[in-house]
Amino acid sequence: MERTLVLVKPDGVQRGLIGEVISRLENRGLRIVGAKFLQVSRELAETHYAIHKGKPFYDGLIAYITSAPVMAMVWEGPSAITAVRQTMGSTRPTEAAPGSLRHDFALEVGRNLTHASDSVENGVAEVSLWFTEQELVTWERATDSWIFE
Ligand code: IDP
Ligand code: MG
Repeated sequence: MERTLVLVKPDGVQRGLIGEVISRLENRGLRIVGAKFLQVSRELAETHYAIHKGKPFYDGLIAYITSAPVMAMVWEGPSAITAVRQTMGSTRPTEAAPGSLRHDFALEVGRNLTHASDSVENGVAEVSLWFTEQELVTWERATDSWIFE
């Protein structure tokens, strides 16, 4: 079982797409582990996006993610990292597969709606950056055995 950090970024929140993102992850069969709605501080934004520091889009990225509240969530499931990134679609919405969130709801890379962890290790690190252990719920869903093999 893998865990991934999912963010509905400020554009997704402003456009009323929190429910759409949650629905798609629920429909996929992933299991929610934690969720909170928050205004991202500059410090959290800089830590989360540290890998992009120095890139031409970095300042715009920090401004974007701190511009309005985000919905932060943790989702789990078998191959959750790959499955969630597939549901989100490629970073550039015009390269995202039809049917993916970024294809269906976005046009520009700097307004691409969501974040999802890109590896198991980054998933672990990002979940612990955004959530305390107490904020995460370990639970069994009645449908688990019909979704998890
Ligand atoms: P990801 O979100 O699909 O993992 P990353 O390459 O990790 O994509 O980039 C992080 C975020 O930075 C992207 O989701 C996007 O919002 C933004 N970003 C990436 N490349 C560009 C760019 O060329 N211009 C503007 N924003 C970008
Ligand atoms: Mg990334």
